[in-house]
Amino acid sequence: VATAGHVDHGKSALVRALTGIEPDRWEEERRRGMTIGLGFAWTTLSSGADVAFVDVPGHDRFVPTMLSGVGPVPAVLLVVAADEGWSAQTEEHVGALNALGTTHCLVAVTKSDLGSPEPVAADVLDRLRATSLAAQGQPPWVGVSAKEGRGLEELRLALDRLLDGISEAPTDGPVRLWIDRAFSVTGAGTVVTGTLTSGTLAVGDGLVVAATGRPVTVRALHSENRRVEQVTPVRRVAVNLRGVTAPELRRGVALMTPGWLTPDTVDVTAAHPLPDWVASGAVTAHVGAASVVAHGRRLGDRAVRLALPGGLPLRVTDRLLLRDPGRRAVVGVDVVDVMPDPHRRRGDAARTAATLSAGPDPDLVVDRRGAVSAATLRAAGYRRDPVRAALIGEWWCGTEQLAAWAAALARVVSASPAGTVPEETARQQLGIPDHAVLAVVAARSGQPIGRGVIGRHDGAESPALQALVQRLGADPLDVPDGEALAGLGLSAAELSRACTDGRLVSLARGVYAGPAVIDRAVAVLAGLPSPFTTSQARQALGISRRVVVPLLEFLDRQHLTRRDPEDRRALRSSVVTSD
Ligand SMILES: Nc1nc2c(ncn2[C@@H]2O[C@H](COP(=O)(O)OP(=O)(O)OP(=O)(O)O)[C@@H](O)[C@H]2O)c(=O)[nH]1
Ligand SMILES: [Mg+2]
Repeated sequence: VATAGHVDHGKSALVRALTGIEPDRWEEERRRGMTIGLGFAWTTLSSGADVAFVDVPGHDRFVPTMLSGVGPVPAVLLVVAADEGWSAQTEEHVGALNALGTTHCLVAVTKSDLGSPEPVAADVLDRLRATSLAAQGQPPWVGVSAKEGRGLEELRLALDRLLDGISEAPTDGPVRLWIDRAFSVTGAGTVVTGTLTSGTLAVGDGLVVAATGRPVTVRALHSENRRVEQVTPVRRVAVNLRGVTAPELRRGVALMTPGWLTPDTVDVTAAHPLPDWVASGAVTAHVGAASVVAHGRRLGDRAVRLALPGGLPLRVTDRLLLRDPGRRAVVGVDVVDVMPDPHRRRGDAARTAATLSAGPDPDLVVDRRGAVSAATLRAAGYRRDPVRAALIGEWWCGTEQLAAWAAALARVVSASPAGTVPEETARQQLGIPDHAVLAVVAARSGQPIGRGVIGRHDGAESPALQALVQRLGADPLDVPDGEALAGLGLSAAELSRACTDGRLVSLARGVYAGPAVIDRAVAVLAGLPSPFTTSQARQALGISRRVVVPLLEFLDRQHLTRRDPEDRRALRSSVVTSD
């Protein structure tokens, strides 16, 4: 739970009264009677639940520190003094929490010994009504006096209920720990602290320092001053690290499991039209415990492209806070794209803004890049798979890209005097990501692939094979049945070589079609209602049941068709448009 509220309203005194731990850790803070850095304290509630506090400063000069404290924390204790009521930084802190979208809130009206808490509470709750803090209903409030100890029991019960309402954080998945302190301890070395919000940290884990890419190892873990072997969210955690010195780390640097993207450009959108200042020069962007200088460029009414200094692990759906320190203004924006393409032509920005309004869309990434690894899409934070692309091995490939590669491969092979090209040469020349994708591209282009080369081999062939190749060349679906095929007296080796060479296509064992089978099938099936049944396909293609089933299964394997649980099929949409 993070505290929030105006300077001197009693946040630290309340945390101290609840936990017995002094949150103002610095001599200077105690001398000036003011919080400057973040404070940390914890206690056990009557239910047995642990609660940890991140105590923030209220002074207007320390709003960035306040934001780094509340950024990763799921709930807030909003402190308002009974003698002063709603004040400037109450307003500013609530504005920031609202922009962050914080929903879990408990209001403490402190210094109840100096004034009546009821009217202050009524005013505060009224002002919270239109904010995210009241999105799940009016927040509970408690009148307290840290000085006299009044209301603390009631506050503890209210905290218990507040924690109850916070949904469990996932204990699996990637970790991104925003560092809020880094220091060294004699004998132990480098220690950082932060709030673990998702995933699990365990002793021995290998992590990466986001800002530098430096690999580090978890040497020891502490939570609430106790040594532990592993920590699950949501918890305060101190991580003793091997492989890095404390001066290389600081507040706002993230410690993460390998695999995060650290983009230097992201596209963000807001629920409301964005003010002009977000796209006119430098703004401060806050995320987690980090605050960086970003440069915004407007894409549309509610969309901005942000240039970031890099080294921030970000993914789609992350909420960022943009702040103009001069205006003391803040807005919340959501990351929609962490891999945007540079804009080159007039109108690109407006087109991008239009696509962003639909939210994060992995198909757009595949469309732009042609092919994207499944790991990259996961790291980017998409919660669904692309629907217009085919997953081939580890790669999502756009159908248009596959068609372009197939055409390019045919050119490369036919331009080669030998009639064949080594697989690896073709793969590199076309920029195809891996061998599995290359095999599909070769099949698409009707090029035989095998024994490390793509293209046709010369070799003697029997008149029977020539006749079969000719027959299927004239009509790729004039598939001989088992008896007719046996009658030709072709050896298994001969048939298999003809398939490798692309002169025949093996739909299934003993079922051979002509090289043009894909083009023919797609052209005919595109004319059917979608989805279509096996029997509709059979009639439209004018073939027997013996041939249609292996044919459709072959098309499934080529990622040209998609089968539904009722055994109906649809052509993948971009197959149709690209034809
Ligand atoms: N009478 C009375 N005084 C209080 C109470 N709570 C805090 N104080 C006093 O108010 C002053 C400010 O308290 P803090 O807890 O430092 O206030 P804060 O909100 O943490 O201030 P910043 O961290 O600087 O924003 C101190 O002198 C406290 O002793 C209370 O319930 N009653
Ligand atoms: Mg304080």
